[in-house]
Amino acid sequence: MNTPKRYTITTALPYTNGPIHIGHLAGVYVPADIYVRYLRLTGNDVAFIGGSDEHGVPITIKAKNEGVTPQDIVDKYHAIIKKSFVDFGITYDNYSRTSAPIHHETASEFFKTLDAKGEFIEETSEQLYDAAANQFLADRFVIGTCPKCGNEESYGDQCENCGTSHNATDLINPKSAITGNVPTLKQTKHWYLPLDKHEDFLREWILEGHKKDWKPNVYGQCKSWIDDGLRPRAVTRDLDWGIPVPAEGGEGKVLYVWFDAPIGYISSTKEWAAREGKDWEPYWKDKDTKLVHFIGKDNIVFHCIIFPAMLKAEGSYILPENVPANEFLNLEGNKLSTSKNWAVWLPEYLEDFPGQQDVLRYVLTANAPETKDNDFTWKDFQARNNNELVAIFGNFINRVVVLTNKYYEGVVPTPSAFEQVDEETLATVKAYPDVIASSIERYRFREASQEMMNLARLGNKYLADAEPWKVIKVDTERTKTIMYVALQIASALATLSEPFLPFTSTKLKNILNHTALGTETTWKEVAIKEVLLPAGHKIGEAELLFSKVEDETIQKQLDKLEASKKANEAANKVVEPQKDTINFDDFTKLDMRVGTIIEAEKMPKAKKLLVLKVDTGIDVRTIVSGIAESFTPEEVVGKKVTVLVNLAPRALRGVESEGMILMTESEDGKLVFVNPDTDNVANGLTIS
Ligand code: B3M
Ligand code: ZN
Repeated sequence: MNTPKRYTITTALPYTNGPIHIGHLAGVYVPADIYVRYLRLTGNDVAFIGGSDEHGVPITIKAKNEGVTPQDIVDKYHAIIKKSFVDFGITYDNYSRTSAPIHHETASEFFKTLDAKGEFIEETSEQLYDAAANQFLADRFVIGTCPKCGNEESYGDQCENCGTSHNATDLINPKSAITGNVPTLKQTKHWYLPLDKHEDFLREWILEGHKKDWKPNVYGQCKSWIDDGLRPRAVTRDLDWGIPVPAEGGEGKVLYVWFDAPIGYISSTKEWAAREGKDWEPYWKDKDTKLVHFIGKDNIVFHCIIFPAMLKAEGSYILPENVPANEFLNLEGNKLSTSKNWAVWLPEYLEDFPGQQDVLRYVLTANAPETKDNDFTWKDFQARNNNELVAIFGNFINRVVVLTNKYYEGVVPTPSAFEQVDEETLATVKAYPDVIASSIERYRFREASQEMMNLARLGNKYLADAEPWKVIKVDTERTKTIMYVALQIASALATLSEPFLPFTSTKLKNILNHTALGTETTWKEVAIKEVLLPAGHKIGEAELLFSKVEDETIQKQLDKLEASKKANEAANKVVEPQKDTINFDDFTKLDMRVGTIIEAEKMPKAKKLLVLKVDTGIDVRTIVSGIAESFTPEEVVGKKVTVLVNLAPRALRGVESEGMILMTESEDGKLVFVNPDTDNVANGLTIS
């Protein structure tokens, strides 16, 4: 386990253009919180730093779409995000925001320092411009084909598909995201950070220095980016939302959001230190401080290449020791998408599953996309909760507490002679702090969470094998020893589960009455203390730590997802372009009549088809219609419909279908009839 030291732990500053969702949590915030809780439990001096990223084009696009100001958007979502982190148990020392004055000052000073040191290239060049919108096009204001991977949805500054970062003028076939127009070029001046000048340092620092300790997905992206050749990157923008460029000729320009946002870690640290009466500088300038950035893979290049180059150029800062970026989490087999509303939003989860923060924390950790993209399914959420949290962790604790209260009125019994199984079990418990620590210290939180669950498995198995509920009938002394050992395991679990299941750990410490022990058991004490819960110590009553998640609870979430997907599709429905013009003669060829459906039945083994008998006024005929997923046979009998009667007959699954009933689709994707809007029209009347 680590010797105590100082850590600065940062998490990606989420854009305040929407709530946090499970992808953010799995990729960044839960692993960071696990790591910080562990560091604190092992006696380290930790600054856990976060904040909202309130500049950048995503904010202005959202504000434009909602007809409000960018400040309205950031105020709304900063508050939502900050509260949801608190409610979910993400234990920041400070959660700031980049619209805060302290950040504007810090970022401006940082820019002026680099500018004064001649670290920028000032250049006037042709940049993409949308004359109709009277706007230069950078970042998410322009979409085009990524020159590196061919992704046709690449932004002007970054391609989310391959992670590379480029200048907007590098895009192939760029299109304005504002008007859809092809951009023109217009002269404008910007300040560039010459990344190429830092290539040797980055090669030595990353490709040599962090070859072994940075995750392969992170190291690989850095290597490919450096090997592709580093080029100067514009760090200013022709935008009006952001931090004004503090330099001659910077009027009407702001700092590029990816220049100012990482400096937000520093300003948030300064804000925290000022409030706590601490000196912020050791957390960013003392070479013994360990700086770790928790981010998602789309932020690797900014945290491993650009921000370190900025820190190096400034000269007085430490560099990140590690950037354990996770891959992406998908949802029910599809990419999480804010714009498509395909997400499980943290505020909604907290509302739908009150008091069950730990279930989501555990599931997202157990399935974390640590080395490759992974998928969140509600079925797996239910299985992990029911089969592990309830059936193993909760069941073990419940048995220990119920039996201790039943046999000894809650008082820890005095053990008699330990048998071999007791000695071995207690020895195994003492190994767990190091076992779990070893995984956590290598940022393997999935593995660490399973080791924690293995400790619960050990307790469950120990009790199941020892069967105190039987032994009590024949050997009261043996039973005391069994329950004593089980209580030591439960107490160890209360301490070692805290990084993963903080809310449960608190409940369990209360049930076991840890406060009466005087001082809280530390991580290391689980390994070295002979006794965690001494004989004579009185524990509290049992309370359920977890409850089963039922099928209908999951189905409700799946239905909610489906509904939001349909609503989104409807909202973003692309209206089919008009077909080629026809002349009146073409139209008169169509013979459409009013008809009535007089019989209906499902087509066997065809989930979409109904076989209908339709009275067309001319005759009663069979028509096969693909409406079985929108209507039952009973619902359509008696319906007046519009029938195209002179369509050539077709055999469908062996049934001759003579005509077509006109349908369209509602906003939620259900088929609807195109009907005469009154019932008093006779069958057979022609429609023209
Ligand atoms: N807001 C991008 C993101 O949310 C950006 C992170 C900034 S970390 C300094 O993925
Ligand atoms: Zn790409």
